[in-house]
Amino acid sequence: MINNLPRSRGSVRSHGRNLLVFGVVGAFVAAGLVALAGTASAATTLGASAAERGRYFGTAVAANRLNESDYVNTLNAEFNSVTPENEMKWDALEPSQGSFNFGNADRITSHAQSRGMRIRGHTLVWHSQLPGWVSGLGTTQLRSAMNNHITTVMRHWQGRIHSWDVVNEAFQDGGSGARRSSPFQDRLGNGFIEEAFRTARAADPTAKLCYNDYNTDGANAKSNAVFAMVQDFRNRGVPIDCVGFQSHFNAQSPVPSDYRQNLQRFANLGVDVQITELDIEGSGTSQANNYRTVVDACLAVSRCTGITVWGVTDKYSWRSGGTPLLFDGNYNKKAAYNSVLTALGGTPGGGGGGGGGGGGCTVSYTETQRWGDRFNGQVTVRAGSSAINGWTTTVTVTPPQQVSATWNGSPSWDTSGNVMTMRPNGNGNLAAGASTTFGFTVMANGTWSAPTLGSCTAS
Ligand code: G2I
Repeated sequence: MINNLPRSRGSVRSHGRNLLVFGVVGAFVAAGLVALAGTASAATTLGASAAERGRYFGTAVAANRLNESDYVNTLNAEFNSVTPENEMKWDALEPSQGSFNFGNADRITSHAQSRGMRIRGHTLVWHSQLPGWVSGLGTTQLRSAMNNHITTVMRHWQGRIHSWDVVNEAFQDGGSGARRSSPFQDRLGNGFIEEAFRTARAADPTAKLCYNDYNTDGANAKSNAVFAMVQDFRNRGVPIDCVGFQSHFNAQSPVPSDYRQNLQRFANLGVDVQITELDIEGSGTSQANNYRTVVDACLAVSRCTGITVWGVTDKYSWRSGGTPLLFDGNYNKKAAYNSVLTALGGTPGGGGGGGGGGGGCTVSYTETQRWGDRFNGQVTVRAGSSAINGWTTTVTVTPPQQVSATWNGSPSWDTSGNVMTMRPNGNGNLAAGASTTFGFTVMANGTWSAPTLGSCTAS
């Protein structure tokens, strides 16, 4: 099934013991997503706190920044989904007809996969960043070039990309609701979008297929036109699974007051919605408040499956003068970062743990939630008859499963990527008989076996 809802299938778990130590369980229940009722403390990163709410939290990534350690450390610590910012565009992948360059994009996808991050594909058919040879083609040649591009690119990463922006920005701005002029629109007519989606479904049936656009974030002529198209596709069985809302905001284009309602009306058509390129110009409290509005809106719409910000740091933003992102040019967390983390139910802080001590510990595993493509697991670590100051255990998943997020622990991986060693993240000190938990999301990739735990080593 392609349309997976981020819904809880299991029953609500509620242990009085845990409610005493974790008072925000009600917030998860209110959001319709029962996450980790047994969690002893909230997550401390964007990706982990989003995962607890059944969402991903991603960023646009540029391949040529992957050599910069601060960039990579921030990426690895905070995000669990990536979108190549330019490397999967037509001019990058197929600069001359039939000759494909996957190198830069592969650098990003390899990095993401080695860390268990999800990958958004951006973008297959777009009027911009289109090499000159495409505009020179006649109708028949253009049709086959478009279908060949979609098929070749999607097959290259088949099964590895959770969502593809199949068609990007095909509608005009302003009040007309008309299609934007492009080689595809002008030669192939309105049907090019439908054709692109049908070709995409055949090329990689495991990927969710999205239409992505900007200035569609509230109800207006442009979003109404996109809405009508998606409704028509759903009515006629044209394969579409998701709509991306870019959400580039500034003073001229603020977060619309009906942002949540607009996401919801698209979700009601039976598609997922994703916030795909979020950035909000500004600073301080007002920027932080705007970010919170966007995150709250996504959390309020059960089919809003994830949020991607359009870059890691202000200094590399496509509009860096507007300082629109969550980390400043020195990778310091901004007020907007804390606002997003808090809105996701996380708490700023974390770190530390370990030290000397003695006594044993035990570990036990529970699956706390399952979606169509993934599940959340929780491990309880319990001290034996004496207090401990630290603990270590391993969680082994079965390939092709992948751990895509963790919380309340400091993970490291073996070279296979299947064995995660977990150590405390501020929750290493346990009194005799006392327990803590850590959690993680496993992308099933078709395999639903439970992870196996190694023994617990106390210190
Ligand atoms: O314009 C913001 C975004 C709007 N939605 C679609 C996105 O794909 C788009 O991303 C931006 C990138 O963030 C920019 O990095 O798309 C721009 C191009 O349309 C990108 O800018 C280009 C520069 O124009 C080129 O000069 C440069 O060679 O980035 C290229 C690679 O650094």
